[in-house]
Amino acid sequence: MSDRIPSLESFWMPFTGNRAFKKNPRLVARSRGMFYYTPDGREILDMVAGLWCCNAGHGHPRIVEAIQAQAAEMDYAPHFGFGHPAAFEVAETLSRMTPPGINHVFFTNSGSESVDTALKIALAYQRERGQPSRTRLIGRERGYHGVGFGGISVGGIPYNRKQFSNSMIPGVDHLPHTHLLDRNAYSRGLPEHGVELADALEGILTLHDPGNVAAVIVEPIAGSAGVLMPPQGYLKRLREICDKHDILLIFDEVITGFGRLGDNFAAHAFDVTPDIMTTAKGLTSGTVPMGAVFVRDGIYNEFMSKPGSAIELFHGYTYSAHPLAVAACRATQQVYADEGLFRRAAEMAPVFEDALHSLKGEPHVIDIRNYGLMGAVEFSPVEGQPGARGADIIQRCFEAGVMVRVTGDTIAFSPPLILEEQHIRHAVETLRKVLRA
Ligand code: PXG
Repeated sequence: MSDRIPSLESFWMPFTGNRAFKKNPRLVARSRGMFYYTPDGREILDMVAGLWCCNAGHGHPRIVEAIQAQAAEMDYAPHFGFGHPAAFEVAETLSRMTPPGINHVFFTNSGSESVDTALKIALAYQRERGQPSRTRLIGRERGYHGVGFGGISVGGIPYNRKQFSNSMIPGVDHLPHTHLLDRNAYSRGLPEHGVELADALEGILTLHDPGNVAAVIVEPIAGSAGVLMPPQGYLKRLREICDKHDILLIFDEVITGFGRLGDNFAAHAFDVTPDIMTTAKGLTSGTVPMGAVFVRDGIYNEFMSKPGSAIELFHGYTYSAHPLAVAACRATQQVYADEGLFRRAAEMAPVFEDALHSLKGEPHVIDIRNYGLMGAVEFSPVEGQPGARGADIIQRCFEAGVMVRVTGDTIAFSPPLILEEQHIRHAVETLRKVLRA
């Protein structure tokens, strides 16, 4: 690959201000461990694991080798009516990592596809079990569930919906978000106040009648909207209400899965078991696109219990369980286990927490929040220009050699699970300098 900087014009970049970026590009050309390197060789500490995904760190030799070996062995295998043994094997491995009673997995290629797959499974399941009136879906304000039509419909980020407002899937309501800045600012771990926000679900169910509702979907911790925590007891309360009314609970674990919270899944960390979990990102440590939807045995069995041997679910992707993704997934999960990376995330979490909270009192800081190796620092907006301060801060962090993620005026951290104390210190002191400058 040449190091010549190409024209930036042809690539319409995703979720990016293309014109601003192309005037002032932030390019990366290589990666290793905790670091990216710019085309001219400058080292950038990666405090977001790429985009919340490279949990094993960059360029892990065992994952690289597994992908290379698979590419040479078999490039592609169809999974519509045929099968590749490694895909079944990795599904079995993954099923051992999920909470008890969740032992079936549907493979996709991204978080967005996982979400739309989960919603379709939920709707189809309600029909299969003889409850076809259960068609309504409930999401949450400030939720991010990717960019498919299902995902933006249950999602609650206004900008992501506005351009498509006439094309949302019908029959969707939203719970209130859980970001109570005035009551919960500077919480460490799960905030104390707000469990009652879950009771809004009862109100929505009363309005529509629970017999018309298929599923509720939430991120256990909302990532994209700025690392918004569930108040203590909130997820358990959602679970109880869903159980009471026989409604499926879907956890979107695209970010929280695979060690981010110091455990396999948020379901373990928070001791709340959903009916369906959507995943992607850390599944392959971001190396090859892959997503996975995990479903409770009762859901899978409902589809399999009908007489005959016809197709049970009219859904799937050409690249479901693509051999390169399967190889990457298998190697990634072995690396996580052999290197104890989820435990390591749990061990580093208090160090990360203390370092982040040391920014309290620095200029413009109005909140700091964290759980596991997920954290955020929120800033007061520049008057009349929401988002301007956040954009300026990430640019200046990048110039100072640290990559963080911005959403509005919130900076998010989600580092690879291999990070060490020195990386935390370097990132936090860089941000402190940027704020003081
Ligand atoms: N669900 C959740 C909870 C996510 O975080 C998706 C679904 C969609 O995944 P795909 O693979 O289709 O992108 C995500 C993705 C950000 C950011 O800036 C977050 C995501 C993607 C891109 C940027 O916070 N999360």
